[in-house]
Amino acid sequence: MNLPPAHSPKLPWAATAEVADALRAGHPVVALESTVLTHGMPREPRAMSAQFIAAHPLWNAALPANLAAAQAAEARVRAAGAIPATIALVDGRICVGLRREELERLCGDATATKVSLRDFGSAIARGRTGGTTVAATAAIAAQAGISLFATGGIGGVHRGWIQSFDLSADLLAIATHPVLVVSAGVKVILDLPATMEALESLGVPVIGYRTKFLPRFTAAPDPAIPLPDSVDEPAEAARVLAAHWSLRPNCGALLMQACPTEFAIESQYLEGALAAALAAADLQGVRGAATTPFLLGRLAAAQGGAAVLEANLALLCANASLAGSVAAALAASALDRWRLDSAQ
Ligand code: PSU
Ligand code: MN
Repeated sequence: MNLPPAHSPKLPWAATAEVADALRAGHPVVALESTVLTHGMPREPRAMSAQFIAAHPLWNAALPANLAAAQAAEARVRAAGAIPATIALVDGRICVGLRREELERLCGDATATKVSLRDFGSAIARGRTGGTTVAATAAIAAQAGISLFATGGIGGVHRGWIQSFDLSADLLAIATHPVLVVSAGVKVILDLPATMEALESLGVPVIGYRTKFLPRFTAAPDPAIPLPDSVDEPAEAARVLAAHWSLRPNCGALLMQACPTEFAIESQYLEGALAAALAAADLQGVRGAATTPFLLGRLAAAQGGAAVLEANLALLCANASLAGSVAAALAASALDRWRLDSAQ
């Protein structure tokens, strides 16, 4: 007789001792996404502008840019009073928090894959090393009991979606996991109004942090796209979130802030570079999971690409800080106390 395949309902993840201790103690923890490291930033050191160094005094320019970014984001989370947990796959193991050697390996591995929700089984069974997307990070964070995570920009509905049906797995994943994703909005390469419609359809709250308009990743917020709500302080964000989760405990939410103004890229410049990148993608038949890294890579390689990288780094650091502050506020909130009580 054939038995149904034995399966575990849980993803086989393991946390570092520091993260496990923090979770057990109810200390605020912020997960960090890792596809941005493996597929969104250079694997070698880059000289940064004086303006960037002045705003990021701890930036380690001797390190590969992606490794320096990972360390900078983790440092920002700590400075805000939370424990960082960078999530990634290393040799097929799902890691919640990476030790220094693991982070170095991940950031230095040119064969690291982009791991989205559909890729877990393959990546685990084949012992792969890879960066987890927002969608995959949300799934792991939820299982680990981490309610906050920071990224650069979320995936969404791609331009030309009517033909390609290219809708990022990020959207449904955020709608079905109890995590607050802190970002600089929706990646500027996407169809922004369509992405907002999709989020509304999925019932995902989109909250601006000190902005009333949709942040566009490396570009300033779009004055044509108002957000349904905005907050001015981390504690206010935590209150909105607590109320949301009291009614919809399994649905995630989005908190978005603008790219720091001094590093934001002129949207007209980005649209020009993007038009060329989209044409190149079409010509080369780039599709599916390769699309987002290809388009972002083209923007970063275009003239003025150094500024695009700095914008990406600046917003990642700012998001890590904000996520840390909201995690701290949330840990102090009544809902968390209630959750703790009811779990005992
Ligand atoms: N940042 C980058 N490059 C990327 C991503 C972020 O600079 O590739 C990833 C994020 O992890 C995001 C994912 O979740 O792109 C979305 O990809 P897709 O559109 O294929 O769903
Ligand atoms: Mn896609």
